[in-house]
Amino acid sequence: MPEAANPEHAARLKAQANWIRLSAMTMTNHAQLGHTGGDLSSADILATLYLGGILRVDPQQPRWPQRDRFILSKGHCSGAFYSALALKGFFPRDQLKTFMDPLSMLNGHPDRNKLPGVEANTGPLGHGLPISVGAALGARMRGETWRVFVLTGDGELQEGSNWEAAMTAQHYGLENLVVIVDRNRIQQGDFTEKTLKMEPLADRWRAFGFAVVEADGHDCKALRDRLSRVPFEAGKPSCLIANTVKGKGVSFAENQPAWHHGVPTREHLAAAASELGVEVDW
Ligand SMILES: Cc1ncc(C[n+]2csc(CCOP(=O)(O)OP(=O)(O)O)c2C)c(N)n1
Ligand SMILES: [Mg+2]
Repeated sequence: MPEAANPEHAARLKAQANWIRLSAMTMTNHAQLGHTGGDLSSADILATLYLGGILRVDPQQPRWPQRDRFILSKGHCSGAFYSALALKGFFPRDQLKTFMDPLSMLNGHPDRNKLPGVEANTGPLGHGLPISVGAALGARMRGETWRVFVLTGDGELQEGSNWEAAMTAQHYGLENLVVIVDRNRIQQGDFTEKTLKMEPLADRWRAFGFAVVEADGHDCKALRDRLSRVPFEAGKPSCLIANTVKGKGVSFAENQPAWHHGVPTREHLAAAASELGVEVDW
């Protein structure tokens, strides 16, 4: 049976995604700062990439030249990203408890000079895709076979720099580039469609020359299935629109704009642990 179809494997991936969720919330409680809603919406995507066998990376050799590059363009969701990196083995899990402490490797936004596994410093929205296009073009020019995966927010796509980068990706036919959009429909403060309309989002990416597929961003099996077949179309960059729920998995945070950077209390953490069915062991 292929691994993606194995129910045991799918259940393990879901549990790992839920661990990433609770770990990120615990970090935010520790720092009294963080981005709960977007951490929770992206957990299944990150689990699938790192623990579902999509990214060709080696935590023992974080700068292995042939590795796939992953860039978290929505760098504010560092809590989920660091938890996925720790679970993959890039650094000891107990480092997670230093989130945002003075001199910690775990800044509020990822720093490639501090933390193994981080490829680019992100946080200012709209930079991850331009960096990824440059990396993918660089790989192509050197005849390398590694791919670049970049995770953007949906509100983030309101930054014009993304569309300049998308035009460039089309121009060069960067089939080694995969954009994943965390389409949780909420940005900072409100719903995207109330703030600045994003739809028809898939058609917009198509018009910019991308091969586009959509998937339930909480269905690890569906995500694995799509992401294990890139490029989606020969000669084109790929875009996966992952339809997600901001705050996914924790009922009080689901679909609530206020939980964009809501900070959980200890009571919230206990309720989340019971809903997610996991414990944090660091
Ligand atoms: C250039 C820039 N402007 C503003 C911010 C502040 N900011 C942080 S997160 C965020 C909202 C992002 O929304 P979205 O891209 O939808 O992310 P998600 O819903 O996945 O958290 C904003 C405006 C920023 N980080 N960078
Ligand atoms: Mg969003």
